[in-house]
Amino acid sequence: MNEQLRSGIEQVLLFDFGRTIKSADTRMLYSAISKAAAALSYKNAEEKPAGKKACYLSAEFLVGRLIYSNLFNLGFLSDTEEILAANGHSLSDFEEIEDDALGNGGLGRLAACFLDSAATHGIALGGYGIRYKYGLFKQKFENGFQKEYADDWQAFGDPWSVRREELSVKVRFGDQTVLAVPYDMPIIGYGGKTVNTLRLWQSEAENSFDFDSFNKNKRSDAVSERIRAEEISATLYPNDETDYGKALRIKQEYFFSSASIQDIVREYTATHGSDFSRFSDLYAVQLNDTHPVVAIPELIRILAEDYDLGFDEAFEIARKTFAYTNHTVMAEALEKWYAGLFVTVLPQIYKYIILIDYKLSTYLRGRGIRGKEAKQYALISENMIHMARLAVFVSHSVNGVAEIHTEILKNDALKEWYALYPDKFNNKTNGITPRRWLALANPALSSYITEKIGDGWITDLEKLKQLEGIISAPSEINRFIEIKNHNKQRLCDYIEKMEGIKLGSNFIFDIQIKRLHEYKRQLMNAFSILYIYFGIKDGTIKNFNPTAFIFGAKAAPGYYRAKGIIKFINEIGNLINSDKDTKELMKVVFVSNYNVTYAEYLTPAADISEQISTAGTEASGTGNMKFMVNGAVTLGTLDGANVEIAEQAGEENNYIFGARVEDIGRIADSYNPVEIYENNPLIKRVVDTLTDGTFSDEGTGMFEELKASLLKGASWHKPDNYYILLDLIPYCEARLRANRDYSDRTAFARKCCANFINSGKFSSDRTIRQYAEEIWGLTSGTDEGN
Ligand code: 26W
Repeated sequence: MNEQLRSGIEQVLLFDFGRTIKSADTRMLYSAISKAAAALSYKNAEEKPAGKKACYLSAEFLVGRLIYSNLFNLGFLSDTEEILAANGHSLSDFEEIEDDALGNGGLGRLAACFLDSAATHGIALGGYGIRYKYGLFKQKFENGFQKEYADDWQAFGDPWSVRREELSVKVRFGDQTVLAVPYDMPIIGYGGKTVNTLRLWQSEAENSFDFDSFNKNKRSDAVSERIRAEEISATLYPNDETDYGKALRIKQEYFFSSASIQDIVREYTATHGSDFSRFSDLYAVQLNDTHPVVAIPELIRILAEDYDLGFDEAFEIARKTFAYTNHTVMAEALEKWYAGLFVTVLPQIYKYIILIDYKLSTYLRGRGIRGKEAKQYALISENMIHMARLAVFVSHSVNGVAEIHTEILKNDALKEWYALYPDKFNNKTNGITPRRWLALANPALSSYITEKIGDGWITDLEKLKQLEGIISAPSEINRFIEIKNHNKQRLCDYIEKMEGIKLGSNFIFDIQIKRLHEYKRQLMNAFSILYIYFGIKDGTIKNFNPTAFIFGAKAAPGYYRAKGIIKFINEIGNLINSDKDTKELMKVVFVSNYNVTYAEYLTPAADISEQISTAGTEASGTGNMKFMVNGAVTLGTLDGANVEIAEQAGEENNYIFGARVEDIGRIADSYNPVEIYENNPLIKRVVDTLTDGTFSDEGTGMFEELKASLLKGASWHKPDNYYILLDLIPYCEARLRANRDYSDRTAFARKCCANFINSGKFSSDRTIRQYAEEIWGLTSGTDEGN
């Protein structure tokens, strides 16, 4: 028994709750185990080597549930289970603990995977973000419609974090000053040698209670400062569109960017005083998309105003310190702010943006770029501030997140900048942490792997290649099939518990899980299901292998069309799941409240991973990697990291279909979806279900609008701007091909195995090392995980 851990847990229980391990409830145990384990992690970690440190500034950290992953990385899982079991409890009791959902999707989850990888490999990387009171909303379905509820992730406390009141800083806006109070969360590397920190800032009032107003009997004035301050870190913005609560969003961005930069400068000056000549030798700051880009003028402002550096000197330090990662080419997500609004919220920062803009125009003139050509670079243009341009200009590195995405940045989205600064641009293909996404999420497959090749793969995923010769034997393939079936059953049980829906583990599991967005084409998936359904009913599709079509996705609350797509898929489910002709062959399930925990059940159970975005739209995707690592085939377009997945696993082991980036570029101007719709009766039939009475949208007009988006377009886009009708038939054909191939279960399992065996590239350990070496100029403290 781990006595240190046991006595730690006992002490916390006694001090905090006056209980013993036996008499404590789940919430108390969760708190005590977390606190005791966190304390031990701090105590046992190795001293940090002196040297350069990288800081990852991100508006989102989607860490998920922490208790299992932290105990796993500390090597405490079985110790804890033993302690609990001896007192009549179980580790599985903690499955009711909520996720920490401080992120929307891939960008936030990537940040969490990076922190895990850096700590595992002894890389000095600190995270900086916002401690939202409410994370991403909880989703329920009412009559097939999405309904949102507040996510009270701290309901069971936040026992992993420590409030560091003494490190609070002030953040100033045009009309308000607030206190940023840091909460530190330990980021425990696998093996427990390195513990890094995720520092999340909470916004509080300087004076939470105004006695003067209170005494004058103005009760609401007495607390209004507090309400206005706390609003800043109250909620995560689930919006892809940037047109809501703009001023508050600017405040949020500046709030955590300023607090983080102040923190870094405070740490630096503590040893170096006001000599900033070594600043960029000791700190690298990575900007996770444009959300923290206001950190650039903030650093320049602090150096100029608080430490009397000249503007040019401050600028050069900033340029050497910052690096920028782009995560999307969607125009609507490249942040632009109205200058008029920005200046009222952040007058002191606006001034520096003008100075930077002036420096840019001088530089452009020097390179012979003027007039119209110069305008496309302007940081402030037509009264808008372009945050991505600011990031590219005042940084030394700009990276995309998959090879094809970086090429699109260079040749299209940021091509004029690439012409100016070709050396700044580089690629860092995303990755996922093998600890959470394989070792923890898929115990059956991971113990099989360890049995065959030892556990070195946990910190060096390329080792999975050693299974190549081993797993080809028929008996081994059968074991893989057993493991897959086991994971399917586990998912069936979970879905039954969460949704009250029964699925059979003998079905093919075909899964699409990701944010709901038109470019990700969940609607195309829905049409394809109807195409198959009608084909089976008509008798044109025969010998179809039973398939469960599973969706998980949240739609941004203001994204009307995305919500229409959810309702449509739920309607399809109602029809198909109750049709006795197809009941044994098809099931359609939209799981509710898709989150990290759900993904941990879904990815190990999948046979088919749906990655069907329009070519050129998905920057990378990371869900695609989670499926691959767990042995599913990809049914996908040549978009984002799918390209590299097919390259690594072999195109013959995946199902690649549809238009490529070049194809779309070529046809874009002449594309006519109405012609496709009119000329193909099968396509017409599935699209018409939106309006022919097959389904009801309860009079909301949502389905009509969806159909119009495909055939008529809208004021802001052409008809079918994500080419659903173009790719629909090739998609259905690839899907049916995969379904036929599954009839030979062994041959299909071989494809699945080729995928997970060759997934080594997609470990975030590889990605973070590349950031450390190629962008930050860091070397890892320890090269091995343990
Ligand atoms: C307006 C603010 C805003 C806009 C978009 C906030 C958040 C978002 C998205 C949720 C950003 C996002 O998650 N992007 C995804 O980043 C992943 C990590 O690089 C990529 O794998 C995905 O392709 C990309 O969509």
